[in-house]
Amino acid sequence: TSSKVKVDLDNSSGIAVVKFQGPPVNSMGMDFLTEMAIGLDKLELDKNCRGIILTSAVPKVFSAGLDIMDMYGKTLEHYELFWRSVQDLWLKLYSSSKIMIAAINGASPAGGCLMALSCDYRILADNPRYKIGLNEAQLGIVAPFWFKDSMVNTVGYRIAEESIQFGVMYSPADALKIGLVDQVVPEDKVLSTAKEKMEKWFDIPDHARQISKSMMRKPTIDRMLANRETDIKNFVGFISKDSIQKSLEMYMAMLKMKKG
Ligand code: CO8
Repeated sequence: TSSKVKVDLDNSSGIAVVKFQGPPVNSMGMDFLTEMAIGLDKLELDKNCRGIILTSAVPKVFSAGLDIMDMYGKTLEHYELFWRSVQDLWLKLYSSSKIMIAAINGASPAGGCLMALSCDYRILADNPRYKIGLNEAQLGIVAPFWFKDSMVNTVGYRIAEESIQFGVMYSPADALKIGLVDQVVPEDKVLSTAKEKMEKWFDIPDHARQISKSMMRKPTIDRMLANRETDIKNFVGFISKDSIQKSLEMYMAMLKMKKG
């Protein structure tokens, strides 16, 4: 069994690099979600780790988001388990006490964008093909409220409102302009910039930073926890509808057609 995620903790710097390595597109299927959950739990408990960088080992793609195959033609039990795992990953990322930096070195739609939004700082490679955004509406599906909350918390209400309805995928220049990413740098500088930036965050006493982070994020996390079971029911009901299954089928056919 090949691993979809590689975790490298440098004990001398305190920086852990979490690399997605699930070709072709680092889609977030059950294996990915499980490995991420285990990796993040370990890092959370590790006193030697102060900061985490998320990045991709797959050329041109950060993550294609949730694995569409986990949302298509499966049982209701599968959808429930899958959705709980997606929620779980977001909760771990969004509430991490560590400094989280996204080193986005490729395309980052939907769930890929969500992982980036869950970080404290985002650096995107300067390549117009590397688009980022919550494009769910374009697939005929709806970004759940906690995806929306993560977006609102990053770019503000008005931009999120437009962004989510259209399912906009932003170029690096546009993503920078609306604050969806904090920095755009040449592709070969993404990881080194993330490490330099991390050192700046390390200057702040951890306890003060952690409490400040938690103060900012707690209402969003509490809202998710309070609505978790309803959100699962909604997802399972929605995704198992014939019309939605049909939309996903057409979207996948479109992905395959535009190939090459
Ligand atoms: N899941 C499963 N398979 C995928 C996915 C995915 N998300 N994305 C791509 N693939 C497959 C393609 O179908 C293709 O398969 P094959 O080789 O069999 O034809 C293979 O991966 C390679 O894809 P491409 O040829 O398209 O690769 P490129 O390098 O040209 O492009 C991209 C990479 C830009 C990432 C492109 O693949 C893409 O845009 N993918 C679609 C991404 C997307 O729309 N993801 C949305 C997933 S939904 C989500 O994350 C949140 C859902 C919230 C649910 C709410 C419901 C209530």
